[in-house]
Amino acid sequence: MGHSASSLADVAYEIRTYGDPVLASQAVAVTDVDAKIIRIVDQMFDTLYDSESGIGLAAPQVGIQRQIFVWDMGDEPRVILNPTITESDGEWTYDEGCLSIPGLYVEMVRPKTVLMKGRDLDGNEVEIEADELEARLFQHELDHLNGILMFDRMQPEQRKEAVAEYRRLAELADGPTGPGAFRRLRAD
Ligand code: QAP
Ligand code: CO
Repeated sequence: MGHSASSLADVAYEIRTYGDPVLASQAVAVTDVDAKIIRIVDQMFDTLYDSESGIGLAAPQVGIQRQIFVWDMGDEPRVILNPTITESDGEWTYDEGCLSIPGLYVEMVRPKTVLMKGRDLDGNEVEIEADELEARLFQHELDHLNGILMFDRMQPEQRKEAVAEYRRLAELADGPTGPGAFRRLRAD
């Protein structure tokens, strides 16, 4: 059997959820924007648009340890490589969610405005100043590239409650012997 047309089409990745060790790993910088990177980015967009209401997705969330994230706040698809936040200011509270912790939203305080630097797919340096929701997205996705999840930004008490709440949600979604059972055993 030869290659079918569908084997060349982009296919959405599976989104890794809390407990998967890749979510706690440090992503590696992209040094060369080759065909493989372009394909990863395309498939990350497919995954983002297939998700229910996702607006941002980082490579580790689809099992790829590279410093890449994509986002779309309704105007256009955007991607950044090797991002860093060089300035931040103020405080802003938002009920934060994550595609890797489905169903859980937790009020988190973070800086309100940020300056993010990185590279685009042409290798050019980009600099984006953002505030409120977009600034929150940048901070959240950059955390993913450093192996940091929302739980890691919580105080021990809040973290305990949030993890317990997520386990309840995962159990409701999967049942005690569903696919979440594996995650529950591995999490923590
Ligand atoms: C990160 O988050 C973010 O629980 C992107 O059931 C966080 O796209 C950006 C989602 C805070 C801005 C502010 C979460 C979808 C999507 C869920 C997302 C869910 C379905 C989260
Ligand atoms: Co997330």
